[in-house]
This record gives sequence, C-alpha cells and structure tokens, in this order.
Amino acid sequence: MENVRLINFKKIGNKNRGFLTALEQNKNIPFNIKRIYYNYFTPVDISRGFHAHKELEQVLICLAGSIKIKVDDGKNKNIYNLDNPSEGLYIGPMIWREMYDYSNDTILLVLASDFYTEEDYLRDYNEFIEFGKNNYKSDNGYFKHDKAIVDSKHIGVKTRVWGFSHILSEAKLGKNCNVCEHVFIENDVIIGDNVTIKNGVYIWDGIRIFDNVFVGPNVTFVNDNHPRSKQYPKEFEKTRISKGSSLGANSTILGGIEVGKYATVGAGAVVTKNVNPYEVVVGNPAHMIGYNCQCGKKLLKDNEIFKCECGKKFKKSEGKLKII
Ligand code: T46
Repeated sequence: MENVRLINFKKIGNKNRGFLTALEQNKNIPFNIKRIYYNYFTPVDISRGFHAHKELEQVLICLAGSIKIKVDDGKNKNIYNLDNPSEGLYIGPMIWREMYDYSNDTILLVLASDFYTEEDYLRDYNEFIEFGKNNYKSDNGYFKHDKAIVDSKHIGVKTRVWGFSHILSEAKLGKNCNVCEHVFIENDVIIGDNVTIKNGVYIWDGIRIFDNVFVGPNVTFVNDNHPRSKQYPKEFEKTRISKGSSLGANSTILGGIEVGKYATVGAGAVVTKNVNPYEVVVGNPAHMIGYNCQCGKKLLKDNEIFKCECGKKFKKSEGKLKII
C-alpha cells in the first residue's frame, strides 16, 4: 500500500547496556516534526482512531507494550503489529486507521508533520472515501500527469507533477508543490512544501530546497564544481535554497551554495558564493544590488532601518538583515 510503510530505526547499544534510538526530522523521519503526542493507559478492550487525515503525515512508534494498527487507503487494507521501539509506522495522508489490541502497558508515541487541527480529520468512513474521490487523482493524494514518471513514494499531498517529468525513487517532495513539465529530480533531493519548480529544471543529488521556494524556468543546479567524466566525487556538494527565496529564470547555482531565506537571484545570474537572507543578487558572477522583503518588494533604507511598503521592517545584525 502506498503511503504506509514500516521504518526501521538504527538501534545503538547492546543487550548489556541497553539501546538508544535517535529520531531526526527529514532524515529517518520523512518530514518536519511539528508536533509530538503519545497515548497511554488505554484500556485493553478499547479501539481508537477511526479516522483519516487529509494532509497530515505521522510516524507511530510503540515505545512500550504492543498495539495493532489497521490501515485502509479506501481500496486495500493492511494490519501492522507494533511492539518494537526501534520501528515506526509511517502513515501518510488519506489513510483510514484503527488502533486496537492494546496491551495493558502500551505507550504509543506519534510524531506529526503539523499542529493539531480538527479540520484535517475525516472521521466518517464514507466521507473519507468521497473526499478521496473528489480531491485526488492518484492513490496517495498527489496529482501525477499520465506522462510523468514518479518512482518516489514520498510525494506530499496536493503536489502536482506534470508531463515529461521524472522523479527518482528516493527523492522527497513536500505538499502542494508544482513540478512543471520537463523536470528531472534525482535521488538525494529533499524539497519542502509549496515549492514551484518551473519547466526544464534538473535537480541533482545533494540539493535541498525549502518551503515556498520559486525555481524559475531552466534554472541550472551544479553538484560537482570540478566535474570530470567518469570520475565521481566521494560526496556531491550540498546546496541549500532556503525558505521563501526565488531563483530567476536561467540562473545557475554552483554546488555547495546556500541561498538565504527570502533572497532573490536575478534571471541569468551565476551564483558562485553564498547569498545572505533577503539579498537580491544579479550578474555573472552574481553580486548584491539590494534587499527585498518576504513579499518580494524592494526594501528602502531609512537610516538604519530597511522598510517595505507592506509594512515589514528589517535591521542589519552581524552583516545580515533580520526582521524587527
Ligand atoms: C492519529 C492517532 C494515531 C488534541 O487536542 N491534540 C492533539 O494533538 C491530538 C492528537 C488530539 N487532540 C484531541 C482531539 C480529541 O478531542 O484529543 C482528543 C482525542 O483525540 P482522538 O480521538 O483523535 O485520538 P485517537 O487516539 O483516536 O487518534 C490519535 C490522533 O488524533 C490521530 O491523529 O492518527 O492518534
């Protein structure tokens, strides 16, 4: 079943000393963790759940005791028995779940990708089925054009992948992204929520793109700054395109670069060094020509304060612009 899978966590330690398991967001937990909750002291004859989530992703870990979890995507059903704290059950959006057969000492820990809101719940089974039919064209909550190839199972709900694009199996994309035509996404790639990737962009291993980033048409990423045919680096350069930033059409981002949050890279710029938050850079090599706001408008300097017509104000601290 797509959108549900067991994750085996690394166990550090041994029987003599005991074990330790570490959970890290966007590493062994495939999303940003915004909420953690747990249930405990559930009477053994009680069943819980009986709902699905429209968008929420969760990982369930049985820290003590045991529990059974029935999952149902509207077509297929499966039952998981959780009794091992080094294993987690990932449940993506649009999966009906029922928890039962609690032992008298069960502690169920849940890591969730978003804050609690009752609006995300579908608590009526028929409503869950109808919601799925009306809102999603593919089984696991995202839209895939018939002519796209999506090998990855880690695609967020409401993301759209258009024709002639190819996403390899280990790539992770958040929710509500728009992947336009002719985009190629390699394996070691993590893309956040609400990201727009315009046509003709190739995103190679090592590239991280955070929430709300705009990647213009034909933006070129580099992950090896000293390429030689058939010679592979031990590790590809890690490039970070921070939240809210925009990369103009046809710009080139060299490997290992960090583009700061809400920065703008002008069309055709060649970025050879890091770009600070809110900076606007243009040219080849790219150089800074000013600052822009989170909304994209130019910031005007008034003594030591940088002001936007939208009302936001910023100040420099340690060479970087910060909101005040
Ligand atoms: C899920 C399974 C595994 C909150 O106020 N905040 C919270 O973060 C949560 C999770 C719940 N609540 C309230 C909502 C209800 O009034 O706590 C009450 C009990 O929640 P619920 O009946 O949904 O609990 P379970 O155990 O049936 O389901 C919970 C989660 O709600 C659900 O997301 O996947 O655990």
